[in-house]
Amino acid sequence: MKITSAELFDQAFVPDQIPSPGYPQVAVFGRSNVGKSSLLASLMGRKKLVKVSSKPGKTRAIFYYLVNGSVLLVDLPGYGFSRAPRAMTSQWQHLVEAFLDNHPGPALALHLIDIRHPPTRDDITVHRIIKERGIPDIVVATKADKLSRSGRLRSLEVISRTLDEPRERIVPTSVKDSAIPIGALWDRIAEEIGMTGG
Ligand SMILES: Nc1nc2c(ncn2[C@@H]2O[C@H](COP(=O)(O)OP(=O)(O)OP(=O)(O)O)[C@@H](O)[C@H]2O)c(=O)[nH]1
Ligand SMILES: [Mg+2]
Repeated sequence: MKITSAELFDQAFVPDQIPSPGYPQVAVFGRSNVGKSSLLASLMGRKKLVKVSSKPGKTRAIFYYLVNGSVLLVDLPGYGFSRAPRAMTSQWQHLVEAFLDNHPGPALALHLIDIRHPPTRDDITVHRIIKERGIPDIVVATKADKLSRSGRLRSLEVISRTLDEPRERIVPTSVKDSAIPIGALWDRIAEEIGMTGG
């Protein structure tokens, strides 16, 4: 995918601010600190455009980025930051449920899982929410540069088994290692939402 333009399109801090944009939305789910904002910056090739808070888990807003004037990448607030065992805070739930209830809903969900750790209970809950809503999804294993090649394969197996997703459908990514090209993820996104233009 050649990126010709990328801009901050909108943001929502409370449910009332959630827009109903006339573009297909690709929503990015994942635990706080899993690498959502970094991945979006990398996908867009725009490091400075993406809001990255210095305090992880403090940003409770939804950010919308319009890419090539045709598709919205949606940076959702991270879950699971609190130390509480069930870390799905009601605030997260409130905003994200309003986002999911809004019409039209996301055309695609990218669900980010840290490749170094088995999916958490919150990851499993969110995976189930995405499936129950019937949203097409791509499971993305982030920070693949942190593991060796064999470690990566082992982790992908664990993620596959825990989330009941075919191993070959899980996309490993890294924003630090160019040997793991981000283009493969763009290809999958384009395929899922029927995007053309290469
Ligand atoms: N090594 C490595 N570090 C990464 C990668 N992606 C993100 N990080 C680091 O992980 C940390 C969190 O990244 P963010 O992109 O802010 O994570 P986030 O999911 O947006 O976090 P919240 O906004 O708090 O929910 C940062 O220190 C990043 O530099 C990666 O692919 N490899
Ligand atoms: Mg972020």
